[in-house]
Amino acid sequence: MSGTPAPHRCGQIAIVGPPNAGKSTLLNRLVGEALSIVTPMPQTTRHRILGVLQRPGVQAALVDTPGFHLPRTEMNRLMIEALDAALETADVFLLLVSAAGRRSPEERFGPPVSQLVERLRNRGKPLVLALTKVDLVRPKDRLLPLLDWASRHVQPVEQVPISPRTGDGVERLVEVLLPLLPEGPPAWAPDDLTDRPLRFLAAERIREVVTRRTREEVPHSVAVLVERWDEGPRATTIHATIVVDRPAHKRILVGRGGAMVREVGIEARAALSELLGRPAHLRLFVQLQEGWTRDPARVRELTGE
Ligand SMILES: Nc1nc2c(ncn2[C@@H]2O[C@H](COP(=O)(O)OP(=O)(O)OP(=O)(O)O)[C@@H](O)[C@H]2O)c(=O)[nH]1
Ligand SMILES: [Mg+2]
Repeated sequence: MSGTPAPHRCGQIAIVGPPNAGKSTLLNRLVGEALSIVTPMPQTTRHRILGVLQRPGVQAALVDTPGFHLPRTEMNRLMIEALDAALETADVFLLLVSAAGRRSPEERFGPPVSQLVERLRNRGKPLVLALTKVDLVRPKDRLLPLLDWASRHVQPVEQVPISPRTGDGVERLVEVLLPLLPEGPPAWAPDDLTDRPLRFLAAERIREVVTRRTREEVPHSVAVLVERWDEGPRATTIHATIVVDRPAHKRILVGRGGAMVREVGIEARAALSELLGRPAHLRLFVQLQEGWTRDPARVRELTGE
């Protein structure tokens, strides 16, 4: 065939939406690596997490963001700051809203989603809507009122039903997203996956295990600090501290005779070995820093932004 080759495209796509919509699950699926932690708990993601999707002639930096909610705590406020930072640098917005359950379109797209859509509109970048968790929607024509409502009120350039968990619809979503990216030369090396250091990913893996194993408000009170990192000849030894902000949470996390922290350690060690691709040893400590989640300086320090 003749003609000029298609220009290379390179840009950023911000993955946004309310808590628990499947944003991190989608990021991980698209980059083929568990970069961003996933739990059944809303407000799991605290940071802006970038993963690079590489296709012939295209590099898309996908930016996972904290679920949008009205800030009530200091940590919430920082999470919204992380979201705003991602919106600033994005070329395309990908809004995820769950289609699971029986809520009406008005409820589903009401606050906080409506407030998020306002924030996106003001920035005038192309907006794609993905209705997620469609594996839970039966029969499929229950999607129609949602699609109809969204096309009138959200007015995305395109909307795609997907299941981040099963992968259904995800390739079609990629086909919609990539042509919206600006033309530009490659900004990433061919094997780049993320801009986050391994230490950060390791701390997040430990926080994922803690969040999955604890209930109610405990996960929101947890921060994980990697204190030491020793690359041995055969294994990597990691010393990490789990910081909590109430005595009761420390008791839960330590557990009877240290049972909970031991179990967390076993599970997190397996996750770290997988992350590093080599054996890992983990030394875990639980530390009480009373009230840290309400103290702006300590929130900044402990969540590492
Ligand atoms: N059934 C079903 N569950 C899903 C799907 N995608 C994600 N989930 C589940 O929904 C929960 C939340 O997924 P996450 O990917 O952590 O959601 P998130 O939007 O990143 O959430 P926050 O970080 O809290 O804003 C997890 O339990 C996922 O396993 C899906 O397509 N189908
Ligand atoms: Mg998330």
